[in-house]
Amino acid sequence: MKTALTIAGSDPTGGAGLQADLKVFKTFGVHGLSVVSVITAQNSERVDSVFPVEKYTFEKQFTILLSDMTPDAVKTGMIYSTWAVDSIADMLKRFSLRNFVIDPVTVSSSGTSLVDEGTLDAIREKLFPLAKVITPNIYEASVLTGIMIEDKKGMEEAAKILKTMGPEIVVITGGHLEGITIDLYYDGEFHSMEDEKIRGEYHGTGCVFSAAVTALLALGHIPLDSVRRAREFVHTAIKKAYYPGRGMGLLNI
Ligand code: PXL
Repeated sequence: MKTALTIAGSDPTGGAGLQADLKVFKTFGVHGLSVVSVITAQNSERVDSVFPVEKYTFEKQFTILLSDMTPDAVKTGMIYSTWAVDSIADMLKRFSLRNFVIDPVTVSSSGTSLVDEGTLDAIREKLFPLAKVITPNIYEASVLTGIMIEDKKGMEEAAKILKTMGPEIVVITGGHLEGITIDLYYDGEFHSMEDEKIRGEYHGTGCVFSAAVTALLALGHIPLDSVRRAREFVHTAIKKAYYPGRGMGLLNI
């Protein structure tokens, strides 16, 4: 059985964060490992509060787990604190972890900031050089590069800049062009992946996508295949979304 590790925040709704990641791993037949970075209090309408775990608690989860198991792939989701970025960079190097996927989470779908000041800069400087794949959405790619992305050309420009920051592969998700959703894959060459746009507001799409990429890498798929399959997986899950609360839809994974 292959294993994948998620380093992420807890989302009580189960729609995003580490709960969603673990469900995705299970769906792909990969055993899920998890290190909790943050506990959030939220429902399908809003994120109420964010409680980062203490440094000692955070790091102890890694050292004990990784002294015993070596995951076949690793992903980060919500990290929140700048010091946690340093800890993750240390652990990745210390335990020679590979197939590292970064979902550079910035805000929730409901608009709450999910990072402390400076954390995104730290992720860019210390984690991007260690990454196999980064999966920013358009908004995150804009913040990370300082480019206002308005069309496919803007996505391409941002992808090139993001690649110079160190990751092997950049995937910018969620471009919009007249009813079409574009995800742009860049590894030195562009692969544009397009689909009809599905209406509605959904919680956790970024988490589910990056978790699927991570699971597929753990299974030994090449990155381009992993991304294509992960997109299909998310697309199907959105089409079958359900509404257990009063707010956003949750993906059916
Ligand atoms: O979708 C980004 C995200 C990641 N991780 C946690 C979250 C959210 C969005 O709300 O709550 C824990």
